[in-house]
Amino acid sequence: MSQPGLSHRFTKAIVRQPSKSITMGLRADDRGEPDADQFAQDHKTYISALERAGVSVSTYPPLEEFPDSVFVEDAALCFPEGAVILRPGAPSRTGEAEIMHQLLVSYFEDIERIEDDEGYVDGGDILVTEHAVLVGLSERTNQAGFDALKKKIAKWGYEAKAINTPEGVLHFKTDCGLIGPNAVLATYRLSDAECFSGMKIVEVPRGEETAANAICVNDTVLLSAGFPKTEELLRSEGYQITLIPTQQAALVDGGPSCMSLRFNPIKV
Ligand code: CIR
Repeated sequence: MSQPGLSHRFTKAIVRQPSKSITMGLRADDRGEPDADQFAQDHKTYISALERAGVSVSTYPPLEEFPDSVFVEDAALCFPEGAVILRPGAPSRTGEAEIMHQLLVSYFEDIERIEDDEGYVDGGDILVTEHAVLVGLSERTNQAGFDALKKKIAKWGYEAKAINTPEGVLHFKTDCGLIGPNAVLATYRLSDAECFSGMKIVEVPRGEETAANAICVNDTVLLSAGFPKTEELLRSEGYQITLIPTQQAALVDGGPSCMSLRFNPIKV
């Protein structure tokens, strides 16, 4: 599998506004509640950044009954040919999949789904590269879920590879993100991971690990604000960067990647 642009060329993004109930969002460590109004403000900035990077954004209203539903990436995986509805591994998030399914029928004719007896997979554990779909096994993504996903995407010609998400890290992409077609930003925990062989790896300066959850949208890297060493390193390497305020999102373990589903649909 080698599909130029698959990992970073997008025309469309789906986002969902944060609910007031985001204050009750899941978090690994309690560092305080996010401020829902500030989160809503930051989310608007995020949408503008996506638009400036060249995608058309569809924004859906908050879902109060699902505190973490702003993190749309965890409920689906989208390719040009079709989408897979995932099965989020946290019980409070399982219902987000059905709601995402209802939305995605407007964008895709071919939709697969990880069924209830097929394990679980969070989108935050999936990094789509030009060469393979890397899936981190984690507290939220298990082997059964991986096996199901692998079979479902094979029909579109994509190869999934499983790797272990580092111990104590929520999602695989908590610790890495694509910054270019064949380039990845990764923390020290993943910077020599075999799954990135053949790719350019930029290691996040120590102490700024949270910055690793970056995304590349067309020619722009969306990077969390507040990580000056990472920002400087990327700028010095020629990356075009838009800084995203993610302090509120970070209190509930979110970052730039999890707040959108990005894709480039071809109706087939
Ligand atoms: C959760 O624990 O599910 C949310 N509070 C954060 C999800 C972040 N998702 C992502 O990075 N893909």
